[in-house]
Amino acid sequence: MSYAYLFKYIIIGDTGVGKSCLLLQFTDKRFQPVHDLTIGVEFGARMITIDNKPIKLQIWDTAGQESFRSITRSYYRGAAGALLVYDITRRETFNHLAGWLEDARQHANANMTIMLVGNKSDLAHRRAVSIEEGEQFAKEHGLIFMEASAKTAQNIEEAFINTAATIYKKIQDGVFDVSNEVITMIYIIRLETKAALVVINNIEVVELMENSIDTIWRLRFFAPHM
Ligand SMILES: Nc1nc2c(ncn2[C@@H]2O[C@H](COP(=O)(O)OP(=O)(O)OP(=O)(O)O)[C@@H](O)[C@H]2O)c(=O)[nH]1
Ligand SMILES: [Mg+2]
Repeated sequence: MSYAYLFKYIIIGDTGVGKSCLLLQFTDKRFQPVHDLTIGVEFGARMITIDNKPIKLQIWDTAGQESFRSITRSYYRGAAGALLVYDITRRETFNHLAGWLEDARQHANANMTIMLVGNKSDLAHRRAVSIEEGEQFAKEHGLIFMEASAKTAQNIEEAFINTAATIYKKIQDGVFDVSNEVITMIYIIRLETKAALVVINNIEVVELMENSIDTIWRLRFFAPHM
């Protein structure tokens, strides 16, 4: 399907906050009750419409576990948007937000739009972080903010689409140029016994990369002109 723009997103935040569930709810309208720990990165895509224009979201779901931190850092490159996720029932996931922002500041485009998501709003009775604290943190750091639930789907569409609307507006205002972000990457993906070579750039993605990825080795970046 053709599209006017392709926006790359990255989903970041501590392990267990619900990053993979947010993606699954947005792409498949399903909820996964079991914590299926993400190893390295997973990938999803969906079309949306902003201002009557078809936009493809290419979404990279990273592993929150500390041991994967150096791998996930390489996925900030070329991202127009990020969902920075914490769990409203686990205070420490909120306390770690500054560390995630520091990573983003170092590895992402300075104009990347960041949506702060306080996930698991269905568990408000076990809340450890107030809505006001989330709002305040977002305001201090120039982020958009929303509480959401990957379980009930509350605010899931909004979280992904409002981020895209903000990116779209930045493009219209000339502060962000996605055409500068054409980066070609080559990955070798091991799918159980098979090995596949996949070439990815910000224009088209080989959608072989569904959730069945075992291991990804990033080989190298090519310069944008290639
Ligand atoms: N009640 C509730 N549980 C949720 C919600 N979102 C995720 N969970 C649960 O939280 C656990 C972790 O969710 P994941 O999406 O796997 O977490 P993650 O952030 O991807 O974790 P890593 O891949 O390790 O970084 C799972 O048991 C989910 O079912 C939510 O909105 N509400
Ligand atoms: Mg995950």
